Order: sequence, then C-alpha cells, then structure tokens
Amino acid sequence: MEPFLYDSPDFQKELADSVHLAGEVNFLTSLAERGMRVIDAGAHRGVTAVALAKKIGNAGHVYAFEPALCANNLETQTIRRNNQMADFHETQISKAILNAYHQKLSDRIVSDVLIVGAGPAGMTAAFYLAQKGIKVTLLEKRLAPGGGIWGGGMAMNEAVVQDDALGLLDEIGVRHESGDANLHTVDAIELAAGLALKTVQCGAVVLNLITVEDVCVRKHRVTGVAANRTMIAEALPVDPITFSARAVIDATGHEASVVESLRRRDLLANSAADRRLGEGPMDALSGEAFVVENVREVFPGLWVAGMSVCATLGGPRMGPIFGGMLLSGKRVAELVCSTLTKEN
Ligand code: 48F
Repeated sequence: MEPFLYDSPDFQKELADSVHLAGEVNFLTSLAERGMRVIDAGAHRGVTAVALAKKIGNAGHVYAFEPALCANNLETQTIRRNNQMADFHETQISKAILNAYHQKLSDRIVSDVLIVGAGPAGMTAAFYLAQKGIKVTLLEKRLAPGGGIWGGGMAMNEAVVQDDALGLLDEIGVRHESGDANLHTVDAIELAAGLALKTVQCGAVVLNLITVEDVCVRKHRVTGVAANRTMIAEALPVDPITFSARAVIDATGHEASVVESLRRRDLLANSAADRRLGEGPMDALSGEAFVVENVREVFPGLWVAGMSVCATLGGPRMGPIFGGMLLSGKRVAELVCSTLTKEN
C-alpha cells in the first residue's frame, strides 16, 4: 500500500471505483461538522481519517488509531502529505506574520552593528559582517533593499563595475560580462536581488519601511538610532523607537542622514566631517577611489560607507559605477570588525 493524496485525481478515481469505501466516506462525512472531535478507531490507511479531517477543518480534531503499524509508517506519511492540503483560516495568516515579525523585531532592538540604508554599500557591509558571526541589522526606509542599483544609469538597468570588484561579485554569485577598459556590466536586478539574498542568508536582518529619524548619543558616543515607520516619519506626531548597537554605519547614500543629524547640532565641530553636506562634481575615477579610501569613523561609534563618504567628506560623485560602493561596504566591514574585536 502507498500513501495517498486525497484530492489527487488518482485517489479520487480509486475512491469512486470502490463502492464500499466511497459509501463509508460519504456516510461518515455527512455526519461530521466543522470543529468536531472524532475518534477513528482502526484507521487502516487513513482514508476516513483524512476525509473527516478535511470536513472538520483546523478548528476540530481527528484522533486516528491503527494498531497494525505498516512497515513504512503509512498513516504518518499519508497524514503528512494530506496536511499540506489542509485548510486554514485568515486569522492564522495574520497571527503567523505578527508572531514572526514580533520575534524578529524584538531580537533586533539590540545588535552588534546597525547599518542605516540597504543600498549596495550597506548590504555589502552587512554581508561581510554577518559572515563573521556579527549580529548585524539593516534599517531601510524604502520597500525594497537595493538603493540606487535597480535603475542602473538613467533607468537602463545595467550596472557597471571595475576589475577590483569582480572577486566580490563572484563571492555573492552574481554574473558579469566583460567590456572595455577593465569595466564589466552586471544585470542590475541580479545584483540587487543577489546581494539582498546573500546578505539575509548570511544572517543579517533587513527591516524595511523603517526610516531612521535621529541618532542616539551618550557620553559623546553614538549608541544607536531613533527610527519610525516610513509612512509615519515626518507625517504624523508619533514618536520613534530606538535601536542600539556598538557601531552604527551610515550607508544612506547622498543623504548621509545619520551624519547630518550630528552635524546640524554642531556635534562634528573640528572634525573632517565638519562641513556642509554634499559631494563634488562628477569624476568617476577619483570618486571610486575616494569612497573606499575615506571610509572611517566620523564620530565615536558612527562610521560612513558608500556615497555617504563622499557626501560627508566632499569627495567627487561617480555616477552609475558600483564597484566603489561594494568595496566601500567591504572596507567598512573590515574596519568595524577589527574595532569590535579589539574592544572585546
Ligand atoms: O543610495 P544608495 O544606493 O547608497 P550607496 O549604497 O550607493 C550609492 C549608489 O546607489 C549610487 C551611486 C553609485 O555610484 O552614486 O547613488 O552609497 O542606498 C542608500 C539607501 O539608504 C536608504 C535609501 O532608501 C537607500 O536604499 N536610506 C536613506 N536614508 C535613510 C535610509 C534613512 N534615514 N533611514 C533608512 N534608510
């Protein structure tokens, strides 16, 4: 005897062909009602147990007993197969989301590293930090992680990377095509989606639709951020909640919004970041070098990576070339990791 799938055409034919079995099922299911408790003593292959379970639904129970255990645990296999088809209530979907999200959010109120912005720099940093077993959480204000990757250049969804970043693409399993002058093209969708997938699979958690509104500072050190639902931030008089970490990375791109919340309060006075926010004019070659070489801790506990390096320190903009963003994310991960290790 084989386990069966009750709703499959094969089993329904078998049922229709057996006058005795079909009659038994029809009779018993005509007595059953949603939410009932039923004992099936002598369940055999489990046909009546499954038929009754379908009628009764998740609100009830069928207790099926079969003393003659078949060699390959037939009843268990049958019930498992048919459970995949079991019905469910809408409220169970809601509860599943609430419970899983509550657990995820609650676990991420305190992290080792908080990354603000899930663009190419932020996600690459998260990928390398998470690989080292560091508890890293990304807060992203938009629906989808990926930042400026999706649109390539002028909404042509191809991204360009230079030789130096190919190893990194290979590590995350993103394909690339060789072009001229040591430049390579990458499908922007594959880059954004591939980076997001690897980042999450390595253990980093992305919380999307969360906008960082402010920074937490204690004893002249950044200790976390204040964040709100994007739909609420700056739209309604609702307070944010806080997330804390030993290191915060501003990977918010051109906005450098975490740095800005310190600068507008003059907390960056006398540092290299003590300047009006904004990058210089386009110079792709210099910009790509600047964004990697100038990754740094701009204030105790606060690091910059990606385009926010150029916006904070005045480096040139570079347009739709993404190698520097990825390498900048990798660099900040190395520096933050070595700082956290020293502090331990
Ligand atoms: O802008 P974005 O892609 O920054 P990046 O990683 O890469 C820059 C390139 O995309 C491109 C470029 C290439 O040469 O110049 O611009 O440095 O990703 C930044 C992410 O941060 C999010 C934003 O939605 C985006 O996904 N972000 C910005 N401000 C906040 C934020 C905030 N206050 N809270 C949460 N997320």
